[in-house]
Order: sequence, then structure tokens, then C-alpha cells
Amino acid sequence: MSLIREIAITPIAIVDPPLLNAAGLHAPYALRTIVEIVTDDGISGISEIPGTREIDLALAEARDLLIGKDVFQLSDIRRTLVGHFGHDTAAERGVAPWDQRKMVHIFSAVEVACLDIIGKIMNRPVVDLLGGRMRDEVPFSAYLFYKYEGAGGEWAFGTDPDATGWAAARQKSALNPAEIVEQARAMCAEFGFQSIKLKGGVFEPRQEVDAILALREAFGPDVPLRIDPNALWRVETAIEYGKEMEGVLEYLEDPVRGQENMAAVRKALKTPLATNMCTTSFEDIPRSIELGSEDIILSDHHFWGGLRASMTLSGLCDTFGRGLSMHSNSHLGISLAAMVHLGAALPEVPYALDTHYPWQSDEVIVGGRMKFENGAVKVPDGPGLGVELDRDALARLHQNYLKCGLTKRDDLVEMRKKVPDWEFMLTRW
Ligand code: GKR
Ligand code: MG
Repeated sequence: MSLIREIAITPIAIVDPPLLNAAGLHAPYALRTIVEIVTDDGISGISEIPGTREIDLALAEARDLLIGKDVFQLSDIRRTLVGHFGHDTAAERGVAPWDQRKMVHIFSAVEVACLDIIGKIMNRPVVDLLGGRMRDEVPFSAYLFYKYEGAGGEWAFGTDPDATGWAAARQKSALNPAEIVEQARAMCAEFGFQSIKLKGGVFEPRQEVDAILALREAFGPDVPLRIDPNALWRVETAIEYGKEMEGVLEYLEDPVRGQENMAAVRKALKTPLATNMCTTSFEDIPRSIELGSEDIILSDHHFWGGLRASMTLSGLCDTFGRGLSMHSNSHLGISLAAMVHLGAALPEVPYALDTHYPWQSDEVIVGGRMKFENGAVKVPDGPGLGVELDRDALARLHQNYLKCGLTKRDDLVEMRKKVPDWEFMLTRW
């Protein structure tokens, strides 16, 4: 037995540039919460989840329930948390591109930190606790964003004149197809990505589809392309532009809102559809199968309820003929390490995974930023997650959190700094 003695919950704010999306604009800082669990035998395990004040308060409640529990008893830990918080409802996910449920995030934070500890006790990497290593490195995709000029953080919409390479390119505006191609070239040159995703839902579809066609022209047919309008298109719009991009896209991600609409678009197109918005929990699977709402589920261990749940999802995807890949939000290396262990354990990785990591410059792990080679990240060496907390960095990023005054992600408030009358719409075009 290895009993939980302490759980430290530290909200941090990490520099994030002004990236545009369907819900508005990224604030100068993205919030993450770092959880550290320490056992009675002095072993510590860590995890990282999207941060909100509400989730941090719930984590603090969870802490009181979990002190004294054995880190190996993950099913019992989950039952205790569900007993207290109840299951999340579908409505709690919210309508934004990102998932706002509480219970799944909390359990993910606890589970990943416990698996980190279990790995240290067994002297095995987390991937070995998930079924074992199917590959040594995991491929990721370039993730392009329309954006305003700006470096984020203290620079906000300003730029650092001393920045070079990708750090300089990351500050530039990208508001049209030519600037998106420039961003893609800089990101691929730095990280070696071999497939490309464009975050859409920002400009009217003609502009965004032209950006995809410009990427195809610039990178040729061997670089898979995807676009993600985060459910802002109407069914007819998705069919019209989906047809135009047939043969160009590897997959079309969440063109429309809801499983019914996704199923209607899917029937009309040959291009596979992917989602991190319409089928986002185990409760959504029966209806997804009945309707045929997507071809690929973009899992995210932060909101599918952890790494083992993501392995269960992989089995379901296999049974029902769905592909599986991975979704991402702004994050640091603890989340990346967990994603890499999961990606290494999945039976198949047919699509390069999403990551926002290139947009971040901070890090909270010893040794600094994780490395990409040819767009892939190697499974970290060492037991557990294979990454350790850099306590000075944690303290500094926690100070950022206290200074920036943000308590949740609110892209609408940030967007109105640029476009005062901007409104979020469930469906825009
Ligand atoms: O960070 O702006 C963003 C993204 O739009 C993110 O919130 C989404 O959750 O990356 C995500 C997606 O694939 O929908
Ligand atoms: Mg998406």
C-alpha cells in the first residue's frame, strides 16, 4: 500500500499569444493547474489539467476525500469522487470549443499523478501501466492559428524585438492565407511536423478554405491537412466547402454542432469527420454509433477521465470502427508527457496528435521544454511520467497566476478588447 499523505494544488498562468478561435481570442495567459500527490512513503506524482478557479476549489474538496487512500486503488478513488461530485452532465461540457466538465478533469488529475507514483514504485514508465509500449515516439501535428500580432504574457499585443526563429514567427499576425502559410513554414521548420491542422471558425469559410488550399499548394499532397471550425458552420456550408476540400483534407474536424448535424454532413462527404465537440464522453457513444456522427474521436485524457479511460475508449473505437486521435488545449510538459505515454500505448496511431505546445514558451518541468524531432516526441526516460517538477518555475508561474487576475478562460472578454461588439454564436456561417 502506498497511501496519499498530501495533495498540493497549484494554479499557474502560462504565456499564451493572442490566438483566435470560434469563442473569441486567447488571453495573454492560459491557466493550468498542477497537482502533486505525495504518499506516506515520500513518493511524489504529478499531473497538469486546464485550470479554473472552480476546478481548483473542487480539487481542494477532493483532497479531503482522498488523503489516506492507496494510490493503487484507482477504481475506489474514482468511486469516492463520483460519490461526492456525481457524474458530469452533457450540458456541463458547455458550448465553447473546450470542455468545462469538473469530475472528469479532477479524476484525470488524480489518476495521472497516481500512475506517476505507481510507475515510480514499480520502476516502470506509465506507458507500461497502460498495456505497454507500441512505439518509442509519438507523432504530433502542426497546429496553426489565425492570430493577432502579439507575443502574449507581459508583451500582450506587443512583440519582443529580440525574439528569433520560431519565437519571432509566433508573434506575427496571421489573418489571411498567405500569413497562415508563413506560420506553417516557421512551425514545421522548428518542430519538423509532417501534418498540419488549421484552427478555423474565425473568418468566413471562403477565407479559411482558401488557407487550406494555399497550404496544399505550399506543402504538396504528402502533408495531411485538417481544418477545425469548432462547430460554427451550418450543415449546407459544411457540405459545400467539404466537397470543395475533398481529396485535400485528411479529415474535417467538427464542421457543425451536434451529433445529428455531424451525421448529416458525414453522409454527404467522402472526407472523414473528426470530433472533440459532439462525442466527448462514454455517454455520447451509443448515439454516436446510432447516428454515425463521426469517423474519428479526438480523445483527451483531461476530459475523457484519465489515461486508462482513454485506453477503454480506444477499445470502443476499435469495436465500432472509429479512428482515435488526440485533442489538445494550451499546455505544458506534464500534460505533454502524459499524452506521449498514452500515444505510445495506443494500439494504432493513424493520425498525428494535436498539441498546442509550440504556442507556449514556459515550462514547469526540470530540464525545460520538451523536444520534438521530425514532429515526434520520444517517450520520456525513467519511471512514471519521466518528468519532474521544477519548483522554481512552479513558483514563478504561480506568481503569474496571482498577478494576471484571471480565474477562468474567457475568450469573449479578450476578443472585445479588439472588437468591442463581438458576440459568440453557436452557428455563424
Ligand atoms: O485553444 O483556441 C483553442 C482551441 O479552439 C481549443 O480550445 C479547442 O478545444 O483545440 C481545441 C479543438 O480542437 O477544438
Ligand atoms: Mg477541435
